[in-house]
Amino acid sequence: MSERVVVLTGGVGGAKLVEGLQQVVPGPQLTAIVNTGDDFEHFGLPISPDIDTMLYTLAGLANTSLGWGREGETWSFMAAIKSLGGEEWFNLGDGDLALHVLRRMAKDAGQPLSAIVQGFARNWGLDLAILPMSDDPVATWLETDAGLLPFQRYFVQQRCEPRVSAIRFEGAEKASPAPGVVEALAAADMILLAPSNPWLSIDPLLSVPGLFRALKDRRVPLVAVSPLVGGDAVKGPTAKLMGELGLQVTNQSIADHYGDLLDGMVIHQGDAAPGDLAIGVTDTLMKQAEDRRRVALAAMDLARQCRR
Ligand code: FO1
Repeated sequence: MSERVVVLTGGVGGAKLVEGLQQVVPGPQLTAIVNTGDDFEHFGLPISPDIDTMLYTLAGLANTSLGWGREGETWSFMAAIKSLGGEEWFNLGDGDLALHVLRRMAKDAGQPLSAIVQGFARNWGLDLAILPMSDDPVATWLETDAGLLPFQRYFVQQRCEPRVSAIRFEGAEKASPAPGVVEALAAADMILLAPSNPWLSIDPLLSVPGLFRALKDRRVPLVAVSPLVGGDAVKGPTAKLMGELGLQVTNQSIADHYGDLLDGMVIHQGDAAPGDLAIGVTDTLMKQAEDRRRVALAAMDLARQCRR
């Protein structure tokens, strides 16, 4: 029986690692626990960006140039919104709307997000478990020199330009892990942190008390894949954010951030290794399927080496 792998993940970078894991781990042995701190309502519709990026990526529907939404998307809805003077800063594609409308109807019918996502995954033929970190609302807010901003206002409307001084997760202390999250972590043979932004995409997961406790109580290795390549982030505001938080843009800063949670870290070849951790080295750029497989195998190999 192959090993049970659980991966904690945000959006794009995490989805690539999960795609790599899917190539080597049978679906029923693979669980992705996904950040929902980016979630918000727009036009009265519930948007779950990291969940949707995971669904699109694994279903082969992702718009890889945009980094979000659907390949071949059309924008008639947004053109009509614009003609009517509606908000334009956050774009909902015509196909993408299907997820948000169905999520709205299911939520209004009392379905928790975890059940809704499971339905979407099954309809798109995905056999791994995709779990939101919580079915309770947890919202990422950023204290910036442009004021206190909810995540999407910072990330999309302000294009990550404001300087960040602090990040908080509204609702986290009252949030419970979604059904299946603690069970998956308890049954795992290894736990991986995807190369997502530690502060914006992984920290929301760690802010859910029951989830963090399950990680602390684990009996198996926990290994992170560094989001840095050559002292910068592959995508998104990680390096800029680290600078604003007064941190060097290094794997050591990433390791320090996770503290004693980690047993090991996979780093990009040529980058400096953090101290006091087991280290895996590979080319962590995941452009093609074989890249994703390589990084997935490197993370799993390192986790096996970390077995006590
Ligand atoms: N990102 C943008 O930069 N502009 C957008 O208009 C936009 C719309 C959007 C709609 C649905 C969705 O699931 C994601 C969307 N994103 C957009 C990306 C989103 O802000 C990011 O995926 C995450 O929140 C950060 O990982």
